Amino acid sequence: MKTVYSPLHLSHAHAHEFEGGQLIAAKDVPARAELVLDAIRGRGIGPVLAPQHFGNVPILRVHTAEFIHVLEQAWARWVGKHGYDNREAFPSAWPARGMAPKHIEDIEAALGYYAFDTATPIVAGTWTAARHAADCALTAAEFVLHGERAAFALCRPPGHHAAGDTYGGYCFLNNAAIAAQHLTDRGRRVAILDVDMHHGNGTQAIFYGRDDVLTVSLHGDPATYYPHFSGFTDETGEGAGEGFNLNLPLPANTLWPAYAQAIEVAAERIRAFAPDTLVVPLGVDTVVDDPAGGFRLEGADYTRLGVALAKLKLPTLFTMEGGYRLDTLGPAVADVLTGFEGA
Ligand code: SP5
Ligand code: ZN
Repeated sequence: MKTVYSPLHLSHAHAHEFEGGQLIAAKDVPARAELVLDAIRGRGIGPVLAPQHFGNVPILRVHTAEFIHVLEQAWARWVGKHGYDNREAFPSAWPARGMAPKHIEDIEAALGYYAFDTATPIVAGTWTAARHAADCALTAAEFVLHGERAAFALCRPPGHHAAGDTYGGYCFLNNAAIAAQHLTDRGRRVAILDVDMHHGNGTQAIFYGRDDVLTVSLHGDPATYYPHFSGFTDETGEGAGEGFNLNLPLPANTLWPAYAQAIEVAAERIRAFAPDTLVVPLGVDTVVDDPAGGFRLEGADYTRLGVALAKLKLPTLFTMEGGYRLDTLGPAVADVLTGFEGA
């Protein structure tokens, strides 16, 4: 299986996120992608290739021009306003119910308008990294379009929390959705099966009104887990998209048997949709003791997950999403991919 990776993810390097009323150590650290890369190479999963550059057109199929422009300019505007360049750009006020986001030219207003959490700071290299992550997903999509059984986009920053004009959850551009849209634009019928610990709220939002892309997500119940405001079972799609979004929330401490049952429910819905291509936003923050997680998958469960995904017998594009336990991250991702290939 080909992996697509860019070292430019390293330019998205920030020390902190804001959680529980304080700045804490960032969880989406550059080492994450390097550890996954080491495991891919160490396990001989296949060649590691640089992304091709696709420009703005395929990104604009998913995100608004204003949103992209703000992400691109955010760091310069932040430094211009605050007069320093060694800190991280966080929002500090949000347009909550009853307020009017009429003027978002000021960077403080723009960050509050487009961000939905305080865990996703922007630094000097954020846009470059996000842009190359999207290019990784698009390049992997091209491999699938050209007949590969599967491809792995080793994206960092991740993408599945980002919607058309919102960012958060360490995500800026929705790499999986951009790739899914690119595949759709080239005639593929795409189902998305999100196996990150957290609800893929951005991906759901992007395709929510559409019946041409099926979105399915397994995740911690948003009644108690991030992102808190999205991922419930009654979110089934709207308008033409009614019935084309399936959420499968699972409780704290979920183990493999219950997870496998939910995968089976997802697979049944996907088979009924009869796609010809599968996109899997792959997070391994489902592992026991993940610092952002809450499930208890471990060890051979990731091989089992790869086998279960292979049983759908579809050309498959994996995008890297979450996974923050640095001692298990690389092996868990490699296990999913080898499980898939060996099945
Ligand atoms: C791509 C991705 O996985 N983004 C995840 C962002 C989650 N951020 C909030 C995590 C909240 C964790 N709360 C502490 C749990 C203590 N076990
Ligand atoms: Zn996650």
